[in-house]
Amino acid sequence: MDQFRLDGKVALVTGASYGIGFAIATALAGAGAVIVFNDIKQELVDKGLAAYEEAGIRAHGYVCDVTDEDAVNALVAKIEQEVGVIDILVNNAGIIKRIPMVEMSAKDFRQVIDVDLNAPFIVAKAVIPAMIRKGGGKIINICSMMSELGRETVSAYAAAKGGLKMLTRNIASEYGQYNIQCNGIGPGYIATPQTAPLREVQPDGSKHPFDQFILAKTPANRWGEASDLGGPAVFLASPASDFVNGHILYVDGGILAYIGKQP
Ligand code: NAP
Ligand code: GCO
Repeated sequence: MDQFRLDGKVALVTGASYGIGFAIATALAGAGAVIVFNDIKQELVDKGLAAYEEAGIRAHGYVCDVTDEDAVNALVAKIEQEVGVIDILVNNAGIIKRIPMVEMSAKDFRQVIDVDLNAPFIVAKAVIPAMIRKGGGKIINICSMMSELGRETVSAYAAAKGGLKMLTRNIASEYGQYNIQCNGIGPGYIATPQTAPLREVQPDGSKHPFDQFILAKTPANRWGEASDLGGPAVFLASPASDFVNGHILYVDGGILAYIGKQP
């Protein structure tokens, strides 16, 4: 089981004050990694630090907007100086805007692409040179069901996550020769603040229609928990996956395999 250990490794998980990023960082810490995370606001970094401490994890938190290339380069340099070279990068930070495409402004579309696709490019570009110098590294991009499927109102998000799938494959192709493995995790529908609007209990006390829809589309008949992503992340961050490259690991309870329960 040593091949699943991360002792002595520095892991940067972006946007990991809470949600999926926090759960992944917690799992990586459990395998021995030193955790570094960022958020846009100091208030959230502080809240994240407190939450990690409560979980028994001494994390390193920094304020950084992942869409700002200068800020990201400064962050990576600061981490290398204060913590160490980044061995594991999890590009987790992301947003979604649920707007019918023809009603969506180009500004809104660009903002989603900026956070969900341009930022993983910026952060990966910032960490790869030191990974090469160190002899290798692991990059995990948090993709989505929308890397494979579309649905109403999420055109920008699907375009970004589809692009992130191909960015993952291209980093794998270009940097595999330096012992860098770049893979994706494609979560299904996970109960986090990002999906809270889709799970709101209706005024009559019934489940949100989308909630019922997802349960019918998921063989596991449940929403995923952020903690369901921890084990897959440890696998892709560890030596156990040294010959896995360019792969998107869907952690979706079986949604992509299933036509859906007959109404
Ligand atoms: P979330 O609860 O909305 O958390 C997103 C995190 O990203 C927050 O900490 C947020 O910080 C941070 N963030 C957003 N923009 C940022 C920026 N420009 N710079 C730095 N940090 C930024 O989302 P989640 O559900 O945990 O999702 C995390 C990732 O998983 C996202 O990439 C999402 O697309 C993906 N995903 C989620 C699901 C799901 O069902 N929940 C499924 C598939 C994929 P602030 O709070 O300060 O904005
Ligand atoms: C939505 C949801 C999804 C999930 C996730 C599924 O509005 O359809 O937010 O996009 O966040 O990406 O994998």
